[in-house]
Amino acid sequence: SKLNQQVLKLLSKHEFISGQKMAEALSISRTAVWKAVQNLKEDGYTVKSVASKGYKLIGASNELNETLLTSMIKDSKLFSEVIYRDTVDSTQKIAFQKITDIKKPFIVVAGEQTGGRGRFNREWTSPEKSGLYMSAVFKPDIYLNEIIKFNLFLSLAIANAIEETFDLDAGIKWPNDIYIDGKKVCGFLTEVVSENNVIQNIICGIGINLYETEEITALETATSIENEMKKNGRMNSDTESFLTRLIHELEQQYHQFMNTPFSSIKEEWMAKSIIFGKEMRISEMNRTFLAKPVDITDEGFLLAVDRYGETHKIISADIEF
Ligand code: BTX
Repeated sequence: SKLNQQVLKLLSKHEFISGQKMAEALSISRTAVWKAVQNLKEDGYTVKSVASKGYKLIGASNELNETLLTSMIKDSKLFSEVIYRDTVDSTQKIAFQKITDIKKPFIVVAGEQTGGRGRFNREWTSPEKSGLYMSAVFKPDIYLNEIIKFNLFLSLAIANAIEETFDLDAGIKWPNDIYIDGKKVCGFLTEVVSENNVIQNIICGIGINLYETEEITALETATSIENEMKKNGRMNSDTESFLTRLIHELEQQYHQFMNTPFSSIKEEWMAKSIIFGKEMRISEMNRTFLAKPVDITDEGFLLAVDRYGETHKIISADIEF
């Protein structure tokens, strides 16, 4: 309820806060405060009460399970099923194993990945209960060349979900990352199963660092939602509402992708993009060069101009600031 959320907000802003203070701040009775705290505990939050000091929020609720996840998609017009595992090698692998059995779009979520991977088989650090590790499978029946465009809609869905849930500035770093304040908070990848140039399945892997762990801190270029929230004295406390939002955004952007051209979201996408107008190091399969990204075409090709004024059309690359 709204009251629970308000109490949670107060708790996360203070080291300790008394029931009386919260009651005053929210203009409610102390009993109502007490009830809200009990509700939060039932939702999985750890709240300690210390005599003469008040309440202290110790742990946030970050547990997911299949029941909870299934309830999240019960009104979905797109996703038919959710598979949840505490620990997996990679959610991508599970998704691939199930694509023929499950005829409709579905989602795989894991609490931890022991063999999480990025593009080109790079490792994706996936520590236990601290990130969202998900594979979403779509069944579009579209031509293979549309996949580049899919990535653009997908990146917007993720950036929107982060902004809406956590009120943080999420920047899209083409082609496969979401950044906050100069660091990578999310990586995504799209793999396809196609036949005769037609895509039957898109297996879209999304990894988001929600909580700060030693593993994430150790990665120089990485950050977590928790870390970014702390910068403004806030606490990251809601995996559940984030995932609910993300699923909703995925449905919306997928619908847009299937029904409208990239130009319908281009302005919004450009506004969230963090690579334009800066000189970047662009690495394609067999060459690396410096150039400034200036635009993106309706087909999803990046246009970048090098120092000699030559324009390069880029399909897929790694780019660094
Ligand atoms: P990528 O190849 O663009 O990024 C991988 C690179 O990012 C690594 O080489 C490393 O430098 C850095 N990195 C690794 N782990 C993290 C992390 N947790 N946070 C920030 N940076 C990191 C991007 O690949 C696509 C990643 C998709 C991951 C999802 S998780 C669910 C699904 N299952 C699976 O195995 N992969 C996807």
